[in-house]
Amino acid sequence: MSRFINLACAQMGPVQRGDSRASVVKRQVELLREAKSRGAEFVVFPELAFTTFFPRWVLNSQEEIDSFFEREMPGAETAPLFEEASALGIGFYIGYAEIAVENGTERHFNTSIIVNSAGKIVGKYRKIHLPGHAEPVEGRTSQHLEKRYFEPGNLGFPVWRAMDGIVGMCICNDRRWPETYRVMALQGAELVCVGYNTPDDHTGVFDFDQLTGFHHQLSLQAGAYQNATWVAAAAKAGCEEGSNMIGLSMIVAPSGQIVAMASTTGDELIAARCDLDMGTLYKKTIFDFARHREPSQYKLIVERKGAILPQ
Ligand code: CDV
Repeated sequence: MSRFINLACAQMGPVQRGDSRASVVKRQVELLREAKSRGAEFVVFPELAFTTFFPRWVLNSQEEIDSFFEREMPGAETAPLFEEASALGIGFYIGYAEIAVENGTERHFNTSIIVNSAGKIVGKYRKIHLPGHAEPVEGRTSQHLEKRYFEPGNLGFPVWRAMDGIVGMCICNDRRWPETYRVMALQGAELVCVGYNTPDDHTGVFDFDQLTGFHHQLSLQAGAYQNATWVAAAAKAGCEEGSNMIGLSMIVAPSGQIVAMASTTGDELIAARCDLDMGTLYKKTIFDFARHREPSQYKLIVERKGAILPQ
């Protein structure tokens, strides 16, 4: 049996601080139109796709910080993306900085949503693995301050029935953690969407940083194969406010094979015809969870946060 979906990743080139949301949405609309002309039914956009990647800076004014966040989705400036997608009949995933009011308190999350082909939000995820620090690290030329601006997500890793399949989401750093994919795979995920902003100097140690592209690919390919799922990952790439961010947006099959990959660090659409049933072979053989997993032996995974060494 086959269940094909025409899938696209809309990699975005840099968004500078002075770029208006209207100009960014215009670029996204162009990418949607290209996706339509190439037959795509669903498009994956990057993490924090409407603004520059502001966690690279130490910001102290709450008003300035909040200017990078959305209080409504869609809001007045982001609505044209939803309108165009629905006019074209295309669903999408997109990441943004969210201010949510919960029990009368404002909370800040790094969020992504799934929007169906009628322009309706059908799923929301809030980034769980927040990399970097809350305070700037002395001596570093570049900072990564997601822990300063966001709280860890509080929605878990749900999946949704969408596009005739079972779809989950994660955001950027989440893609490096095996738990991310496994929790979704245990709910039958057939497609995991990922948006990311990955600077090529994020540790400041050259031996590590020079492998940034490799580690990105390794994580996506391993996540896809070990969980028998498609993975579609879209970058915000290129030189953004002096920070070089990797491209390498890609679509990975449940076999772990890369079936499409971006070759630039600018706005670029990649697409592939993906059989959502392809993972079934793996789910019935090597990764038949119900037959082969031994959860009683994995307790430490949920009980222990950091490693404790033997005596
Ligand atoms: N936006 C991110 O989560 N970026 C991280 C970098 C800082 C390591 C990533 O995992 O790609």
